[in-house]
Amino acid sequence: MNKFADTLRQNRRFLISTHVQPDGDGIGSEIALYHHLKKTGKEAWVINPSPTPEKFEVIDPSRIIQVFSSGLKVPEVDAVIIVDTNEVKMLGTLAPVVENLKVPILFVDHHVKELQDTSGHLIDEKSGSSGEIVYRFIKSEGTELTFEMAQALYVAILTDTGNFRFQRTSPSTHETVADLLRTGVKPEQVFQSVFGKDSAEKLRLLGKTLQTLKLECQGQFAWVSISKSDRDQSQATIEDTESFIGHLTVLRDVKIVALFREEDNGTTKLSLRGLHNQPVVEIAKKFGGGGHKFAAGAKIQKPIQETVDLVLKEVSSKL
Ligand SMILES: [Mn+2]
Repeated sequence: MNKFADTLRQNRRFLISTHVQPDGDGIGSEIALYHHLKKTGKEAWVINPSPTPEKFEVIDPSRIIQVFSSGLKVPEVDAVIIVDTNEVKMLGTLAPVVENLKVPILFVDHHVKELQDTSGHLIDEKSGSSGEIVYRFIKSEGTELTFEMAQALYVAILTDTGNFRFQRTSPSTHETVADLLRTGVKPEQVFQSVFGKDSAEKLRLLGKTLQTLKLECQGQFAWVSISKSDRDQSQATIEDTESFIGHLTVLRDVKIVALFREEDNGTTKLSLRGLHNQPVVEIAKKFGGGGHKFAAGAKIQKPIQETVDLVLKEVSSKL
């Protein structure tokens, strides 16, 4: 943690960002870090490659986040802090811009390490969320947590631990959350802000998607698919589909679940979840993706049916 803290201390101007299609953990970690930097007398900007989903607007009541576009002037900074990924390429269109700044890039992350040398970064694969890493750092620096920082971190931890049920949820997770609640964070209010925002279009597409359910490998592998035409007809958004895979994890006896989504350009987005200690990240890596041990994904440059066949073959060899 020291080298990371030193870099922050020795510099003055910071750009903070997270991966495309940002989640609660990425956005929450950014906002907490932003306030920490401001409170320690630094200048900071949060610029993301994608807009903040409406359900995460509760994290950023002061509208600190800017969305990158070719017209946006990126400020001159001394260093860039990227949260919730350890690959610059995950920043999409912002990635080349960040690389061209030619300043140190610091990662704060809990995904499987893609970096060769992690010194100087805050990377902890055992952490249930990036938010917990940010919390530990902020506490170690002695910065006082405000309500706004605490609420941002609460959303980060709540969402990334699957409402405190995923494997990396630890005693430390709950101790952290206890501290956050003491600043006045209201769980019911936050839950409604984040999870009580679904549209009828989303629920209809979910219904249609669940109808595609198939079971293979003696019921140990379950998968669903979403075609582009179903997405278009439903008028649901891409982001609406992100939570669909969670609905498969309640199936009896299932060890691996997958969601195949046909993208606008005819390629396929694969999402995987492993249950009962069944890792899936190696399967995702086989298709050029990555992620966490038990939650991973890949963008595959093939039509959906061909992708299903290839993944089914790979999954069968693991089960
Ligand atoms: Mn995360």
